[in-house]
Amino acid sequence: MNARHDVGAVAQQFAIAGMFRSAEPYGSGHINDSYCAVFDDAGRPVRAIIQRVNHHIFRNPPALMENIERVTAHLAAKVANDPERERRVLRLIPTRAGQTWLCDAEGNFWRAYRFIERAQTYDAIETGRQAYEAAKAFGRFQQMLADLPAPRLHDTIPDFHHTPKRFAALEHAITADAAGRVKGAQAEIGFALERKAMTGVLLDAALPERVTHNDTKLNNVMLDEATGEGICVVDLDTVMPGLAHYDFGDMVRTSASTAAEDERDLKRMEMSFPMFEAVARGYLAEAGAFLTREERSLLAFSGRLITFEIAIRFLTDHLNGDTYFKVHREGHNLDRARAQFRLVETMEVQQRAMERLIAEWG
Ligand code: ADP
Ligand code: GN1
Ligand code: MG
Repeated sequence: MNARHDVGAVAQQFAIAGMFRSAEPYGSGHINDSYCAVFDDAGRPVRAIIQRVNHHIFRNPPALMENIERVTAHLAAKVANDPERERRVLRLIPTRAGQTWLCDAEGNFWRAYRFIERAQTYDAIETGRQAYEAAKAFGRFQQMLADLPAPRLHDTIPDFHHTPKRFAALEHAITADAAGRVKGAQAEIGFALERKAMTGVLLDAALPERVTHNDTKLNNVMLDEATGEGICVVDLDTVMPGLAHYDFGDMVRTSASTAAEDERDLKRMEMSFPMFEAVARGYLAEAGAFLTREERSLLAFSGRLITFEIAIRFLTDHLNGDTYFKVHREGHNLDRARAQFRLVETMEVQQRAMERLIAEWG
């Protein structure tokens, strides 16, 4: 049982068969609280994912849940004839009162998903096949949502990938120096400030708005344990209108890098060109069908931009005193920022080659 939340009491309010047995923290997300709950249904274990939505960050959880209901229903209809349909799309478990979420006495928002069995997520990439499959699954996700009927989805976090605004937030954090950490982060601040010019490139390009995932890090896609196929995209809180590049960029950041997001040994962190190729191949196998020429031409750049964007968000949070991302050690956000800046540097020298590769494919 969790010290802060009675997850068992919450879990039992969802329509899950059997007797509640346990709930343990699950996964390595930085924002929400995720748990794996186990029920005993006449001797058969039944698992479910129970999540508390961070309502300080997602300010309108009912609107967020409405997005997720619409998106999962749309995806479910697309895979309705697939024998593996139960594992290809996240499925919300309703509460016993028939709602898709519940609000507890303390004002926390909770939801439950059916557990996708026989699949796994990874925090760092191990093989090119994984990079290909992960990117392909996210590409298919965008493709299947291309015809989501109106109305426009809610912006669950406004300006989530507005890099110039993220940069302005960094500048503000430097000026405020709320946690007295500016002095100890001079090298990182300098690295960031030198790169301000690139922050507006995607927004200035007048690219088409699409339905995008917006948080396509590797551990948000489940790979089938037996076949290695990207079977299900998870973590749908940020699914909203966006640019295809937000997704592609974050795939490159997490699936084409040689070390974990918070790697401290910077010599181990770089963008691997073969992994980039695998990501681009996997993504374009699905998204190639709908991307415009203009969109294609900025894909390689988006890897560098989105990596830079997340890096400055980590740095900003470090300077603010770790108020946004969960941290597990002192200086954790600074470590994350450093690793991501290192990745940006290695992308800079490979930029032309990345662009050439994508251009060669048409
Ligand atoms: P967070 O906001 O905590 O990152 P996620 O939705 O990404 O939340 O879930 C955390 C982890 O839990 C994922 O990386 C994945 O390993 C696992 N997970 C999420 N949803 C499911 C599911 N429906 N079935 C099985 N595992 C899941
Ligand atoms: C957060 O929730 P999680 O851990 O999947 C963050 C992403 C960052 C990511 C960096 C809502 O994702 O934007 O890219 O950390 N999510 C939110 O690991 O801010
Ligand atoms: Mg996640």
